[in-house]
Amino acid sequence: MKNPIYVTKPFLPKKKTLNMYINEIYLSRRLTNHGTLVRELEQKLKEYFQAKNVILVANGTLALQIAYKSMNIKGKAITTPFSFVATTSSLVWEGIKPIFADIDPKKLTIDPEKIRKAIDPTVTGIVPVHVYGNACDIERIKEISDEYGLNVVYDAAHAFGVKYRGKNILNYGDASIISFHATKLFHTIEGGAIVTQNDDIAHRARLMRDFGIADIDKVEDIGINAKMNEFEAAMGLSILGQVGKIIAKRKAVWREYHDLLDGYVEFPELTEGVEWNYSYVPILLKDESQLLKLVKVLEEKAIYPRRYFYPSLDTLPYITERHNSPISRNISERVLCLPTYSEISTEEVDNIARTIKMEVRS
Ligand code: T4K
Repeated sequence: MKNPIYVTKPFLPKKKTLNMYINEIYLSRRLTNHGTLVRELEQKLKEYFQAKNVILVANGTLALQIAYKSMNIKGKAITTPFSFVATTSSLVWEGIKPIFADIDPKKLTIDPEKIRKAIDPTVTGIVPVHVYGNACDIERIKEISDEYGLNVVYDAAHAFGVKYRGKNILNYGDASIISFHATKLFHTIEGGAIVTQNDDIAHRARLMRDFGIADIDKVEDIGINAKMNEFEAAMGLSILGQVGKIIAKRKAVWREYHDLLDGYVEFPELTEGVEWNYSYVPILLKDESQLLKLVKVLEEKAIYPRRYFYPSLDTLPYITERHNSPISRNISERVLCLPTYSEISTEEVDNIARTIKMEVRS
């Protein structure tokens, strides 16, 4: 059988670079609990994001949970039904009821007017997602959150390196979270961060990631164990310098797919003012039956795209109240993410695109 082509392949740095950091760990025996490498990565990311506070954590899901807690989001929060399951499950896990506001059919981000309609006195927060790294309608979300006094946590899990109106996208909202999972364009194997301009939120989040411990023998707040370890930070430090190249490659891959498939399938629209990272290649098929047929044909060739994001989160089994999110449901049924990563070749992309063309034509 041919080498399988998955939706992504984690980027691995040169062993020599990684070993330099691993050697430091062997010398210091500092494995975790805010070691030198975690602190170095935190500092470097602060510069990269041009952010006031970056709090590294063990994964993006914990980043969301800590962000909600650090700003006292409780009761209900308005969120998008079109995302990875962690956006919703993190709310439910924290005892917050998700209220779904449907998405824009072209940009696939949450529709601000639907947010406005969903507000009631028990809503305390908004959790929009810059899905695939595409920016939400940040200005209108700010207007609404200011008007109703709601906290905004942007789930920017996919948005490494994205800029909006010239500024790193993580600097909007009360806080943003990002994921550094192995499948992301920048990764620390497992990992994530909370990014905020607000020092009080940052202070609470820092405590919360470490059991609420402020100092030896001093527990100041409720907390959890959400610390990143030194090996994870070593991976991040080894990859950070490569991010420019990684994004350039993904851009070239996206362009190749786009040039070959434009007119055959639909591509989501980018929000005005976004400098994108091309982290995913989502395409929209005509309907679910066309998508399922295409997936079968691709899988026969050992090509494994992914249904990011299916199902629409308002249909999850633990969501008991039914919501009206017809756009998200329709998009979830017919969206497919195509393989993209640093080592994918032009020939492989060409072969995938040709297979798709043949299938959607027939
Ligand atoms: N918010 C949003 C909007 C998110 O998308 C995510 C995560 C989160 C929050 C939560 O962040 P984290 O807690 O995860 O940091 C993947 C990732 O696990 C997940 O991080 C990501 N979003 C989501 C969109 O995708 P799966 O279940 O699709 O991954 P998996 O294991 O099927 O991997 C996909 C393909 O990648 C595999 O078919 C093969 C390849 N692969 C994967 C891994 C892990 C490798 O070649 N090597 C590997 O080590 O969730």
